[in-house]
Amino acid sequence: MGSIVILTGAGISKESGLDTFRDRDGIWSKVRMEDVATPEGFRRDPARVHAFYNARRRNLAEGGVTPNAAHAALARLEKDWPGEVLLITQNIDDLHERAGSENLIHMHGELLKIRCVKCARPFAWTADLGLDDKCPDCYRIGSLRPHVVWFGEMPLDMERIMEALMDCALFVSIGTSGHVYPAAGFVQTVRAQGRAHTIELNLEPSQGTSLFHETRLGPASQLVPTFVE
Ligand code: BJW
Repeated sequence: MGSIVILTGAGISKESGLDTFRDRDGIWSKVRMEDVATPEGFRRDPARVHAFYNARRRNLAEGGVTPNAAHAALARLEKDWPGEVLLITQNIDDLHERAGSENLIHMHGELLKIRCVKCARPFAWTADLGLDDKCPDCYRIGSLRPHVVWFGEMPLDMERIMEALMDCALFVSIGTSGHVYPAAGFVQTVRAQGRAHTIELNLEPSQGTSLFHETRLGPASQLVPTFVE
């Protein structure tokens, strides 16, 4: 049985109450990505970056945010499909794991983890993060940063991702605008291997729509369960 690779973006969590980035009311309409999602922005003003991620961490943990029908359907697919289902998410929320997905890569990191810039190992972290916090491993003060991938940084687990894309029989992209690379180029990698079918499920056409064999438009909470059944 061929393997399935699924790429998800902010659109899948929209109906759980989390903002997307590039929609009209999205995160980048409220803050400048250069300020909060680049290493330079963090060096310039770490307190501002901590405040941005602390607010999102608090909202995720305490804002009544729960997985929606799309997250649940993907977890069901992983359990029921006889072959491998690899879920690659660009999202830093934990809604896929809360829905029950296990074979999951967070290519842009995880909001509920932090890491030390010196010793690099990620830790679970649910409280607010500040400039005076100490690394639990090396005890340096002020060396902790969110465990997220900013512009100009290498996304995580790329080797495993590329192998899975080269090998899959079906590639499904859900709720992503196709603006951010390397994720936006995954469909081209899959098309180049020549054997897999490619499907996009999104609210509206994305940057990469013409590259997919098939596109279905609508909200993820409706499209994804229908697709999985
Ligand atoms: C719904 C819905 C509903 C709404 N149902 N759908 C020039 C050319 C090519 C590349 C570059 C370039 N200049 C610079 C680059 C590289 C750069 C990049 O891509 N820049 C572009 C902006 C041009 N990329 C990087 O720097 C990356 N690293 C890198 O490239 O390393 C080098 C490398 C070399 C070789 C191999 C591999 C790597 C790192 C990118 C890091 C991105 N980080 C962020 C923020 C951190 C996490 C966080 O704070 O949350 O990640 S940016 C932000 O965008 C976030 C997201 O994961 C990412 C993608 O956004 P997403 O998920 O697509 O959200 P939206 O809002 O854009 O779209 C939502 C979609 O959902 C829309 O289409 C809606 O219609 C839809 N939707 N409601 C279904 N209910």
